[in-house]
Amino acid sequence: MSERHQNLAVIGHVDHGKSTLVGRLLYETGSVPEHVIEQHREEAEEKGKGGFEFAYVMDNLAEERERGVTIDIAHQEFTTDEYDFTIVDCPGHRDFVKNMITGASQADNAVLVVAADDGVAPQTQEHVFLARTLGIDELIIGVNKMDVVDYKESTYDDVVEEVTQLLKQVQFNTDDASFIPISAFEGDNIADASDNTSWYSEETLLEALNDLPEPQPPTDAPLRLPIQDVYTISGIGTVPVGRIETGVMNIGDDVSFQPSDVGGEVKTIEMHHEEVPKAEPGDNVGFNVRGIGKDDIRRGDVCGPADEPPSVAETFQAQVVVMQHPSVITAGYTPVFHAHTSQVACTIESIDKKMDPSSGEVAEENPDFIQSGDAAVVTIRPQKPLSIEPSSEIPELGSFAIRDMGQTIAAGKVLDVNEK
Ligand SMILES: Nc1nc2c(ncn2[C@@H]2O[C@H](COP(=O)(O)OP(=O)(O)OP(=O)(O)O)[C@@H](O)[C@H]2O)c(=O)[nH]1
Ligand SMILES: [Mg+2]
Repeated sequence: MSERHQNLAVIGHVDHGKSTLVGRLLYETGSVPEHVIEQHREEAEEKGKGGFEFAYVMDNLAEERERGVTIDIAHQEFTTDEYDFTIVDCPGHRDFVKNMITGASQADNAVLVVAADDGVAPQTQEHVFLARTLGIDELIIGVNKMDVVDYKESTYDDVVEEVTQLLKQVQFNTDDASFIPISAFEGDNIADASDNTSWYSEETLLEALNDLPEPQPPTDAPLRLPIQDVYTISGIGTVPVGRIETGVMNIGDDVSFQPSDVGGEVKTIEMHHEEVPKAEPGDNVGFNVRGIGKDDIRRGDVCGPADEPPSVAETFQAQVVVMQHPSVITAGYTPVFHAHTSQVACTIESIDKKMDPSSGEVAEENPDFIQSGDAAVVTIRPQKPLSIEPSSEIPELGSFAIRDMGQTIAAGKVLDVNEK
């Protein structure tokens, strides 16, 4: 085990090869043995899904295997000399962007997969925008399926140019992006430099992953653990699971779940199927709290110390950037907000200021509406209790995405919370 940890999201348009790439990385790093890939190959062929053997490492649900698409996010671990990686494979299909948001909000850095034969596609754009707004620092761009385009350098250059334009559009620092021509399926430039791309002499994907900057130490904020699921496990009882965003959880701590507003003493903490006395930021844990039953808490609750409980917003003020909206956004608009693992309908109560996105200065006070491309400060009223924090205090719990009509409309950061 390495001492250092990276949470990595794999994002990109449907079918561009994200799951295949994760399966390939696990195979190349020895986390998945060859005979398992062989079993998957047989199953995939039986289902008429030949070629999905690496994707099946990640796509475990029966429906995912039948349809050949990822539906929910899946986590896997692998280790290199530099890092212990927890890799989150996100779905690319437009119907499952809400699951991608959860995945991206758990990651430090991301690999964007873009198929060389397709280039920038709608969810390439949507995922890059969300990654940027949800606080992903660095992007590695795998230009995948190079085998399909005969490893042509000119095709690679075209895709690099197209993605670079997109990164600039969403104001991603392109110095923090590195591009690699790969074939997840054939294994080119994943662990070893490929003979098929003699025109490319830079890093392989694994080298680029090892060279990622170490994630910034988390803020000294109190414990915040958004609940992703709640299980009942025989012999233990109710086990909420999630990733610790900030702070530390110890056995014996008194904790509170908000907005469900229940709490108790932490009895057990489990990580990678082992009991541990404490867990830290970045750790994916399952735990048990005295007196808490399955119906007392739910996905979207945040667990924190009883004496510094997670904030529950009556209203909050936020800075938002509108990505796409068919018409205009006015006060009274009530789309679904996705923050950490929570999804709650919220009303935009007032549009307080329109900002100039390039200078960050106020362009207009109390505008009547905002539209695609605008940045604004707005006041928001959740229609159901929502736990959220000011981005300046706990950035990990201070960002959100706004979705409506099956697409991401906007994303933003919380400036101020008026607590209930
Ligand atoms: N030729 C070739 N095919 C690939 C490559 N990578 C993936 N594929 C194929 O592309 C198809 C989709 O691969 P997936 O890995 O499921 O794609 P995905 O991005 O995870 O798709 P979603 O999770 O549904 O968004 C499968 O048939 C793969 O075999 C590649 O490098 N070369
Ligand atoms: Mg997939």
